[in-house]
Amino acid sequence: MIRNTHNTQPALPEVHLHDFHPSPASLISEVLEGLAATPKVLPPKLFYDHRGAELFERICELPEYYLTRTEIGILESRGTEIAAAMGTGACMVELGSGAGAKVRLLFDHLRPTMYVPIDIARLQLQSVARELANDYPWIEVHPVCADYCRPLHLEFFPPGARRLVYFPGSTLGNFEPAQAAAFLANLRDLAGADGALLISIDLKKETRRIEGAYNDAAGVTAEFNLNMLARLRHDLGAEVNLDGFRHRAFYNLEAGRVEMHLISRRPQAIVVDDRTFHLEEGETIHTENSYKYSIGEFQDLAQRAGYRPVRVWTDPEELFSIHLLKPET
Ligand code: AVJ
Repeated sequence: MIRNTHNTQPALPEVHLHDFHPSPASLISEVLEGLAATPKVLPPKLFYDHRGAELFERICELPEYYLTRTEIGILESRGTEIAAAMGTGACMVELGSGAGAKVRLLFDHLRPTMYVPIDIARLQLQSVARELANDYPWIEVHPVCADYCRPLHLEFFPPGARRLVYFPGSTLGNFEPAQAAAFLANLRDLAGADGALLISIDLKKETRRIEGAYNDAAGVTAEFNLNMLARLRHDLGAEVNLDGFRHRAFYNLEAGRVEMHLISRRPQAIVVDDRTFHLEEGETIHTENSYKYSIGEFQDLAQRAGYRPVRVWTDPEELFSIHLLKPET
């Protein structure tokens, strides 16, 4: 008899995934709209197919990308304090849960009864949810695959349960400031009058440091940016030449944001859904904005969105910040 001595890992628990991933048709219509605009633009959510989610995990490990490392450092040193200020035993919703490393640093202190990770990268979400359900059997895990910019149907919260919303990574920076305020106001409704929002914001700092984080020496960010075009080809049937584009990222000091672009190396065309879009040499497709705030600027924005800033935690260099906001009553 041959015994399978390798298969000693216990199977991970099955976790039901609530799937609201946008359909290819709706992604195509957003792409058509963006490529018809002047200048051309594509939405950053298109970064996160399976390959894009993997590349983003590699970005988080880069020496130049200070954001993730600094955020995790704050959670490690201030986790107890953060959890005490948030209140324990609630239902926790996380927007853009990604690889799920950050919540692990909060769970033991925060003791949530339910955890609802929301992410657009379905495969990563599914496996992360199963690992978390395995490692934290006392938490009810409800993964939701969705574009969280659209209305969410989260019908599994126990009535009357307190809700904590966690928006890590400084991903709010992808929104224009006016949209950011409107989005924060929606999150206030999701959290409810007795809930809270824990949100991470990358801080303004010297241009060189910011630009380095989006122009890494290993070229991973360039690959991440170009992967959006690969994704158009594989998932949306577009005709596009990857080697016809190069990565460009810079800090726009006046606007207070990093801009990422794909620059056309030569005159060429992209075909999507039988529509042809011409690009001149040097023409750009704007793929991402990443706004940076000062602590005061962000607190003003939060107040305009109907919150009371309760606490803010930063690292010793003040590179990055984590804010606890509660609905203004
Ligand atoms: C996930 C939106 C916070 O803007 O820093 C990383 C994405 N883009 N490198 C960021 C990103 C290029 C990231 N966010």
